[in-house]
Amino acid sequence: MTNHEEGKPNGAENDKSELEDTTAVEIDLPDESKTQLINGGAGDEHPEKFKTAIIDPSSSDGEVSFNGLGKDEVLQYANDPFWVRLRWIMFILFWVGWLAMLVTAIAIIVLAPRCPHRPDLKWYHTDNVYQVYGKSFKDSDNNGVGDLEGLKDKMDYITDDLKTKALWLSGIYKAEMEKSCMGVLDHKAVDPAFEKDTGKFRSWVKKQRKDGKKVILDLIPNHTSKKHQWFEKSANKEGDYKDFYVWAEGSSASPPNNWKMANSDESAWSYDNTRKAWYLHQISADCPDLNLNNSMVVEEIKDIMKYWFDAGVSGFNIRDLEYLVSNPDTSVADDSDRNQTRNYMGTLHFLEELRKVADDFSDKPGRERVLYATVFDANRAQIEGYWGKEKNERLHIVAPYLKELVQPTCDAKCIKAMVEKVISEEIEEEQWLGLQVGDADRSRITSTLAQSDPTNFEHRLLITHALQLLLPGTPLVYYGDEFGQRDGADTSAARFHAPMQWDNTPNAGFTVEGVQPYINLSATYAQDNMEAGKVIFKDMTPLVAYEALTELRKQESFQFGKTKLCTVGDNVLMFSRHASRFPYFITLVNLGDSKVTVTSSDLGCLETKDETVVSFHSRDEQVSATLDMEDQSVHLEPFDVVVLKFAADD
Ligand SMILES: [Ca+2]
Repeated sequence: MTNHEEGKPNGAENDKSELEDTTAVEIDLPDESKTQLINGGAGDEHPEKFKTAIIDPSSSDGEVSFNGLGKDEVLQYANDPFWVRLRWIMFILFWVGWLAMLVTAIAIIVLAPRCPHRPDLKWYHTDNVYQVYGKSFKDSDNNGVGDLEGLKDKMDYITDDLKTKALWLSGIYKAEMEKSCMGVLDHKAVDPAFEKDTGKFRSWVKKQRKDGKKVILDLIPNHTSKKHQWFEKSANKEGDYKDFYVWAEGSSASPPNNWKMANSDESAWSYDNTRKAWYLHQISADCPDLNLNNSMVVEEIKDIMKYWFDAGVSGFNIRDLEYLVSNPDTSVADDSDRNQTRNYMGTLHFLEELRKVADDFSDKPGRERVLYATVFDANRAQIEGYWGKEKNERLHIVAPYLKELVQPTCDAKCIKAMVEKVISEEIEEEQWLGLQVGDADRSRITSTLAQSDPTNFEHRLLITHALQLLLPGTPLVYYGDEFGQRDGADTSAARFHAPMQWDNTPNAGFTVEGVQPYINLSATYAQDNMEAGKVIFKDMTPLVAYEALTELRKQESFQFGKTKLCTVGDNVLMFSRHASRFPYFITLVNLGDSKVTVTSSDLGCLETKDETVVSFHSRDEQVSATLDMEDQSVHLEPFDVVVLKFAADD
């Protein structure tokens, strides 16, 4: 303003029109105003020049803007020591500032607390899978056979008591009653004794899936019942069905080759009088093997999967995995090493086809469909083949059957060797184990243990739970094993899936008094039942331990931690589960019937710290107590299981 008004008397009057917007004024500004700055205030005494400024009257504050320096003037000042110094100072300040920011950024990245690594685990990695034999769980209409309504009534036990959302439902297809080979008559229909209306069952499955629960079914691609309509058509050489089964033409006098059944030395061939040819049956003569080298049969199996995936089924347990595809060339006479029929390479390609179907239905996170199977007789390379990798993915979970866990003669070193046989760093990184001990096809865990060690079988059952729930992999648990149900009183294989024993009332709460259960209960059901398993007198029961260990298994280190094992003497097995930067655990198991003291030097074979907290104790002692291992030891009574917790590393 002042400049504007001051400049007015000297204004160029002939430029009035231009002055409407801007006014050119001569300002009494000595050039040395700059020189003063340069010389630190020691400017020239005599102002000689005036500078021209353009003043914008529309600007509210009327601020004056200056014209820039000419080239000569710039050069003049460029070498002035003041500006040279200032330039250097600014230059150095810029780079010092830039470097400081870089160092700070690196320091933040290096020093800031990082989130520990968590692998991308799916529901079938984190949950236990609970296997129920559908017709043996609960009878709702008092006809002695378990049914869908009964299962619905008892779902709370699975989800709330056992904290399990994954239900593996077996023995529910329309099949020939109680054939050991699960002789399916229709893979897309449920057994009317379980539920008359297949549509109603499908709706129930869909509802479970909506509620976040998972229903898994068996897939039995190896064979069907001999009474399946496919076999009848195939025996009559009807159209496409002609090659649905594995046939070998030839004289009825002797089978085409020496191929034997899976679990016996009997011939795997029987002569069919309709077709006048031999059919292959690796599991039972009642159940002819499907020809899985025939792409039309493979399409039928895939269609069955799609039918159940559409209904909301979350996965399949694939039965008889090792026997699925056999050599299509039945003229190969000798199978004494079982290489033509067991773990035959064609099975791998078949599994890839099934995997693609499962992947196509795995649309959203948390809703993936799983394929798994138990293997009984395969070497390490064959087991790895069943997982497959990269572009040849096959099963999500492979469960090598852990028979050692029900052998009381298997000491600490024996169990260590068993575990080290099935796990490896590669398996822990890329593959996933299933941990299965009991199932529908063999004597129950408790029956086997009670037979070989009548005094300590309950303690041994608890040890089996600890190993099944705390070693790496998904526990596949057979109904009733959690509290120690034993085989039913029948002599047939049906005794392995006798009715669930809920309590000590007549018929064990499975069905009402006076009704004959379709399979006889175990003679010991008054002691071995779910209700009894909840009661603690002195020691922790296997059922209470099962529930506590299931809770413990939710810890990151048990979910995806690395596993290391060592032993003390013959009887103490110790293993650590350690996920980097999470609290980690050491489980101590005394497999012998004498007391053992474990010191910090015994624990030295695993990674330990002086201070530890007791997370689990099979006699429920000292739980949550802090131990200083420097001057304390862990005392193990016979068959004790103790889990110690250690703080996470920084
Ligand atoms: Ca019923």
